[in-house]
Order: sequence, then C-alpha cells, then structure tokens
Amino acid sequence: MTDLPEPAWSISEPDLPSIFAKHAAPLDALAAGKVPALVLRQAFPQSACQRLVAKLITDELLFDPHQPVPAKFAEQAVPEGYFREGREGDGEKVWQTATSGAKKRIDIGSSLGYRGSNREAFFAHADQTRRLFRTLFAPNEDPVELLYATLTALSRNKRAVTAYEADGRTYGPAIIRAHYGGYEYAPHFDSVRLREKRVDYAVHEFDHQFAGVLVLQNTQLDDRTAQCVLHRCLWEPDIDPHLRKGTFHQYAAEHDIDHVQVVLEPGDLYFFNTRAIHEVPGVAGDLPRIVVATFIGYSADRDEIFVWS
Ligand SMILES: O=C(O)CCC(=O)C(=O)O
Ligand SMILES: [Fe+2]
Repeated sequence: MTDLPEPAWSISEPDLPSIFAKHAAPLDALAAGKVPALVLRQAFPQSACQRLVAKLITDELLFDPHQPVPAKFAEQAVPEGYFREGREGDGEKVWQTATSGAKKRIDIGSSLGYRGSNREAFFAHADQTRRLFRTLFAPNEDPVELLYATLTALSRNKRAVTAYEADGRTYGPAIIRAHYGGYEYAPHFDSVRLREKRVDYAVHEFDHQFAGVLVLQNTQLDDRTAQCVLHRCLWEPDIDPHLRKGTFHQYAAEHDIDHVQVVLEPGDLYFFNTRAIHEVPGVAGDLPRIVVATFIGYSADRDEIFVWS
C-alpha cells in the first residue's frame, strides 16, 4: 500500500466566502493545526492605515523614524524576546534597563505578557488603554472593531468580546505595536496556559489561543519586507530546548517540518494558532513595521471568544 500524500498546508484567503468554501469551521481548523492561517486581504483600507499611523505620530504615541528618538520612547521600548512567567519579578524594571540601540518595540496598549505579573497594575493599565483606544480611530475606521467583527463571523455562532474576569475587570482590547530598526521575533509560541502559566487570569481557561494581527505599515529594505513564518509544528515540551538554544531551524530541517511565509501588505488581517512555532525575522528598513495585534482565547464549547493583548 502506498501512503497518501499529506494535504498541503497552505493559508486560507482572501475573504470570508473563500475561507468558508474551504473550511466549514475555520476556527476549529486553526485550532487543530489543519490550516496555518486565515488571511483577510485588504480588510482595512490602506489609506486608513496611513491616516492612523500619521495620527499616532502626531499624538506622540509613536515616533517618526526620521527624527531623533524622543527620550520617553527610549525608556519605554520593549526588549526583544521578552516574556515573563506567572507572578515573578517586576516587569517594568526589566523593560527600562534592557533595551538600547535601534531595535525598538513600542507598544500602545496593555500587554498581559509584560504587565500580568501585577494583577492590580495590569487591570488599571487596561482601563487606561480602553479609554485611550476610544479616542484613536475615526468613525467607521476602527481596526479593532473590524478584527472583532471578522472573528465573530469566522466563528459562525460565537461572539468575540474583550476578555474579562468574573468580577467584571476587563483586559486591553488590542495593542498597537511598532517595530523599529529590524526588531525581530525569533521562533517561539505564545500561550497563557502552556508558556506563561497565568493560572490566575480567566483567559487561561480556553482550550486554544490564536493571534489576530492587522498590518498597518511594513518595513522594507531593498526588496525585503518583514513577514511572519509559521511552522507546521504545534508546541510540545520537547521543542523547548530548541527554542531556548536558538536551534529550532535545525530541528525543523532534521524533522522535515513544513513552514509557510504569510506575505502581508498594509490592510491585510491574519489569524493563526499561537501554539504553532512562529517567527517574524527582522528587516531593518527605514519605517517601522506597525501592527494591531490581539490574542484570542477559543473553546469550541464556549459561546464567547475572548480577545486581549
Ligand atoms: O507581528 C506579528 O505578525 C506576530 C507577532 C508575534 O508573534 C507575537 O506578537 O507574538
Ligand atoms: Fe507570537
């Protein structure tokens, strides 16, 4: 008997009808690792992306890469590869000392990954973020609303809501991230359950974690742009040593692990399973790569899909 070839592992795109034509339940396909990513091309107009980036610079929430870096951004920048397990230590301190040089990441929003070690401070910060986000977007040009609406549609019968705790405290709705100077994400996975072990947060209760990311601006150097690579490899504990030692590419080659590069333009929105090992190699172009990013908690048996950052 001959083995059947494995079905191709390729992204599903470019719009909802095409995605539904391929997958009756796209989010379940994502959860099972059957499809690397769901991609909605030009979900948000490029002109709206440009208007939003310009406003963020005018409002001094981001800096213009052609000008000297204002001091407040030098202090705020987030180090590459940062994350923190559970309740250890003081996240803020680490941020302020660890980053120097051109590779800067500026976050507009509240990251559970950074701030979650201090529950009180995290939810207070998230309150401020929700207030700020209400002022950022022009009417009918709200990329966060678009992301939630798309996720609700992809689920067919669930509702995407900003994550909340039983006592009513609410997370940040999304985060805007600007990556300057070739900031990169080395191969990693994201999981509040399996990696960060945030047992004291409601988002920990979901079976699956996805990311939903809308590209507002890309960076370009010669003919290269920064694009996410997804590996056909859902995290298991035996992968950890390779992630830690930086030998994942070697491991993937030795084990014939497939991968796809998800090539996106400003205005494209994509969803992927964050348990799949993924990376965004840095490209030190003139402009920063800027995205609206979310994490997503999904369980087939729950009516609500939780979104946070
Ligand atoms: O920026 C992206 O497209 C994905 C970044 C990522 O891997 C993350 O935020 O965990
Ligand atoms: Fe990630």
